[in-house]
Amino acid sequence: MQTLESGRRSTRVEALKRDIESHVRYTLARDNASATERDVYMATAWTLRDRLADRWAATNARYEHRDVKRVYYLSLEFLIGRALGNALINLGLDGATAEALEELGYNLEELMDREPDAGLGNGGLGRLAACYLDSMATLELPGMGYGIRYEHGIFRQALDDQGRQVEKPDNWLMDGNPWEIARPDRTYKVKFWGRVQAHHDEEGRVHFDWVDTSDVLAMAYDTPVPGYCNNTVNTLRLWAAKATEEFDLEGFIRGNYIAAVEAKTQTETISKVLYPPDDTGAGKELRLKQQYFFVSATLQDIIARYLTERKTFDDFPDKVQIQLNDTHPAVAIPELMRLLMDDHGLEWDESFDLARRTFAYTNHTVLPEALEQWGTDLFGRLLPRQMEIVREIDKRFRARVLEKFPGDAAREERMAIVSGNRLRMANLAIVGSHTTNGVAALHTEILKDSIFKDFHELWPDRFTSVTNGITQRRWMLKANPRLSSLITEAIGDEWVTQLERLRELEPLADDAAFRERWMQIKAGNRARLAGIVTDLTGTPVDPASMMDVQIKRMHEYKRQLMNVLRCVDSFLMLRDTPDLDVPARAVLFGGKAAPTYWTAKLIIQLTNAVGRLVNAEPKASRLLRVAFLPDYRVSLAEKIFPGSDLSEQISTAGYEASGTGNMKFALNGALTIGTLDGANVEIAENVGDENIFIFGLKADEVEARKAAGYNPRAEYEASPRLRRVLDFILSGVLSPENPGLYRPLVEGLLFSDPYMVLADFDAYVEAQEQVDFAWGDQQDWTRKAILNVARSGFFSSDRSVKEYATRIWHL
Ligand code: 26Y
Repeated sequence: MQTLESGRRSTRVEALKRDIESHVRYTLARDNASATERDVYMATAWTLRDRLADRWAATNARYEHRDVKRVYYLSLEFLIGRALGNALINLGLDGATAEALEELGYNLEELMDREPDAGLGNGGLGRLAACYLDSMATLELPGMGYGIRYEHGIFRQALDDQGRQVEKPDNWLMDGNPWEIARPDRTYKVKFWGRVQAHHDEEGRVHFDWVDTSDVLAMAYDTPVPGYCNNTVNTLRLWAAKATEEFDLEGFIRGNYIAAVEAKTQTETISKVLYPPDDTGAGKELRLKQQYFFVSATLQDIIARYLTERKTFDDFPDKVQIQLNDTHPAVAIPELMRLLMDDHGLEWDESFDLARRTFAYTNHTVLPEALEQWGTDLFGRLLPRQMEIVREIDKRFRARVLEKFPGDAAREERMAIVSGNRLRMANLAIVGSHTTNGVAALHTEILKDSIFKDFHELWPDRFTSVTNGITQRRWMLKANPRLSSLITEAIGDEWVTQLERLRELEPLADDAAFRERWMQIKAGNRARLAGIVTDLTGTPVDPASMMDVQIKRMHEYKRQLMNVLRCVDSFLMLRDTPDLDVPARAVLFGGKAAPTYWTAKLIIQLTNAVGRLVNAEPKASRLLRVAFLPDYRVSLAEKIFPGSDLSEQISTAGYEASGTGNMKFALNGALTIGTLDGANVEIAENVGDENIFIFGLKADEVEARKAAGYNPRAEYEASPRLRRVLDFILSGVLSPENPGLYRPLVEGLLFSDPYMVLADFDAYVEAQEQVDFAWGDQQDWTRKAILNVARSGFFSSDRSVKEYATRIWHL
C-alpha cells in the first residue's frame, strides 16, 4: 500500500528524473545514450537551480515590496566549496535526487564529487563569509554578498617527489558553472587613473570632475544562496571585468586591431586571479585595482537599488548597512563619499556622516605584516579623487585627535590615516565606520588594549566583539550524515536551525548504549578517513588508530612546525623503545602555503620527510603514521572532520584571531589539544576544562616573555627532549642528498623563534601524553566527545549573524 508520503516522494522522484533528462536533451542537446557523467552532473545542477529560481525571484520581490533594510557583506573572498550537496540539503531533496539518479543509472555521491570547489578565498576569512551567507539566508535576513568572480580561485596544491609544494592553476569555470546567472543588464563602468578637475557652477560652488580616466566594465554574475528549508534564496553577486566597447572601437579607428585586443585582455585581468596573502601584503597594483573595481561596482549597484524607492539620501544608513570583511574593501569609504558629493551633490559633512553610519568593519588579524597599507603614490595615481578625499578625512581626523588630546603629536601620528607616504587602511576603516569588531573575545581584547588602543581610548563605544561561527548545515548535516541522524533520532532535528538544542545530548553522554552507537559511527567515519589518506598519499593507515589532525593554512604562527617536532620526538621514542605502551596514531596535516612564503613551504617539505622516515621504519610505523594530505580545500575538509579524533589548535597565544576549523572539529566530536588562543578560549569555557587539553603560554605570558628578552637557546639547553629532536634534524638524515636543507628552520628557532615554539614544546608534549592516557579509556573519551558536541551550540554562525544583526546592523 502506498502512503501519502511515499506517493509524494515518488512524484517528486519522477519529476526530478524528467527534468534531468530534459536538461540533458534540451540544454545540452545530447541523447541519453551519449550523456557523460559531467553532462548528468550539469543537468542535475540545473534541475536543482530551477527549483531555486521561483523562490529566488519571490525572495527578491518580497524584499522590494517590504522596502527592507538590507545588509551587504563586502568581501574579496568567498570560499564556498561545492554547491550541489548544499542545495539538495537546503531544498530537502537529497533522498529523492539520489533515487532519481539511481533509476537513471548514476550515483549521486560520485556526481557530487565531480563538482569543482568554488575556491574564491584563501582560508578562514573567506570561509567565514560563506558561512555567514548561509546563515543570513536561513535566518531570512535580507543579506547579499558582493565580491569578485575570479576566473582562477586559490591554486591547487600538488606535492613533487621531494615532498615540495607545487602550485597548479585552478580552472574551476572550465566546464561551465551551472550555479551562476550572468546579468549583463547589471553592468557598471569603473574608472581608473586620470586626474581631478575643479570647476565652479553658476552659484560659484566648486565641483570636482574625475577626467581622462581609463575605464573598465563590471558585469554581475549571481549565485543563489538558499536558506535551509525556508523558501528564502538570497544572492551572492560577483563582478567580472570586461573591456568597454570604446576600447575595441578605438583600436579599429587607429587601425591597430591587435594592440586593441591586447589592451582589452589587459583590462580583463582584473578579475583573473585570487591573491594569496603573500609575503608582506605590500602594495600590489593589481590587488588595489581589484579592491576598487568590485567596491565601485557594488556601491553603484547599491545606490541604484536604494534610489528606485526614494529621492534623497536622508535614510541611507537606515536602509543600507555595509559590512567590510577586513580592510580589503575599505576603499568603499572614500568611494561612497565621492559618489554622494560628486555625483549626487551632497556636502562634505553630510556625506561623511552618512558613510560613517553605513559602514562597519571586521578585523581578522593582529599580525602587523597583514595590516594593509598602500603607498600614497600608487593610490593617488590610480584613484586621484579618492586620495583627495582620504587626505581630507585624515586632516579633519587629526584635528579631532588633537582636540581631545591637546599637544599629543605622537598620538596624532600613531593614529593618522595618512602618515608619510603610507595610507593605513585599518585606521581609515575605524574612522569611517560606526563599529569595529574583533572575531573572538580574546582577539577583541587585544584590539582594544594593543593594536587599536588609541582608537579605543578615543571611541570606546565603537568597539565590539562577535565570536565567529560555522554553519552546522554544511559542517554537520551534510559532512557527517551518520552522526547527524543519530543526533536527530535522539533529540529531534531542531538543532539544524537552533544549534543550542544540542545541549539535550548532555545526559546521553552517560548512556552506555548511546555511546556504543556513537563509537560505531565514529569508527565508520574514521575508516573512511583512513581510506582517503591512503588514496591521497599511499600511506597505509590502521583505521583503529587515533586520527590526530592539523588542517589549516600553513603559517609559522599556527606552529605546524611544533607538531612536526613532536612527531620526530615520538618517532625517536618508538625507535628506541619498541615496546612503548602508547596508542596508535595517524598524525595528519593539510594546508596550503602562500607561493612566496619560503619558510612555510619548507615546513611542508619537512613534514613529508618526517612522514617518509616514520612510515618506513617498522619499529615506529606500527604505532605512528605521519601524512600530509595534498590540496586541502572545503570539499576535502568535509571528508576529514567527521573522521577526526584530535583537533590540533596550537597557535602561539595572541596570534590566531579566532579560528573556525577548531569549531568544526568540536562540533563533529573531536577533542581539542590547544593553546588559549582565539576562540579556543571560548571552546574551553563551553566544553569544560575536563573535556579539552589546554597547554602552553597564555597571550599575556607570551608578551611578558618577549618583553623580558626571550632566549630560545636557553629552552634548547634546558630540555633534553627538545635537544634530541633538533639535533636529529640538524644531523641531516631527513635529507641525505642535501643535509643542510632544514637547517634554516632549526636556526630560525634557535636564534629567533618569534612564535615561541621552543618555549611551548615541552608543555605540548606533556599535553600529548595526557591525550594518550585519555584515549586509553574509550568510554570516557566518547563521553567527552559527546559533551564537546552537546556544548558546541554557541559556535553556530546563526548565532554570530544574529549578533551582527542586533548589535551592529540594528535590523
Ligand atoms: C592583505 C591580504 C593579501 C590578505 C588576504 C587574506 C590578508 C589576510 C587574509 C586572510 C586572513 C584570514 O583568513 N584571517 C583569518 O580569519 C578567520 C575568520 O575571522 C579567523 O578565524 C582566523 O583566525 C584568521 O587568521
